[in-house]
Amino acid sequence: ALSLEMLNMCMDAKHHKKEPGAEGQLYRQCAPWRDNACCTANTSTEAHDDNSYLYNFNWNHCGIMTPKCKKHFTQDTCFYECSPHLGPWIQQVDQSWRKERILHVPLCQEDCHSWWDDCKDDFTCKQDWHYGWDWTTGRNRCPAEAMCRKWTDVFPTAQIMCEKIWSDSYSYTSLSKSSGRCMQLWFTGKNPNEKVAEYYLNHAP
Ligand code: FOL
Repeated sequence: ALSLEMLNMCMDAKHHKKEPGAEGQLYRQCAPWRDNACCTANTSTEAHDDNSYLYNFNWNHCGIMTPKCKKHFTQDTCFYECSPHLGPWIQQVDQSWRKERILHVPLCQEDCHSWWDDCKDDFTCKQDWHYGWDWTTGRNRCPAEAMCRKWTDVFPTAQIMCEKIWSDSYSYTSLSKSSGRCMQLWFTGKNPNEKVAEYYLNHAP
């Protein structure tokens, strides 16, 4: 019973539902999760907005983020907020805004590389986007000591970006989507990540 719950659950975090379930309609890039989701329809809409109420997070902290880059952050937000199959990677944390987080979710190589490739022309001032911002205006700004730099200077490789940007939420893998051994940010149809979670639950490190 314990392990079956692990395969279908929501983390105790800022906007997650208590239990996963169908939502009928989820907005655009979050739509693949509509049959079973940890996000509400409202959260799915907000996932697409700049400076949404979710975290008041400013993607445009070093100039306007390009749309091709932004779509990956939207997808990451959908994955983070909506996924009901992250149980094997949920950890307790002592943070003001959430009681649980994800740690070391094995990300499919295609998703990590396409994200980094599409953001190569962008700029940022920080490698870890969870900590150390200046929030005095209510939205994150680069702290005084952090200069805006080329994306590839801050994140020299796709691996560094995928692992560091959300403080090890993801682990880089060289696994492809077809392996069934890595989690997919982008999918259509039935959620392929349930089987992946089941695999890792039964092959715990
Ligand atoms: N996507 C994924 N994959 N994993 C995540 O953990 C994740 N988290 C967010 C969005 N997408 C994610 C949430 N993002 C702050 C900054 C970013 C953020 C949530 C909150 C923030 O308030 N940072 C403060 C420190 C807050 C604290 O930990 O006490 C700061 O110092 O900047």
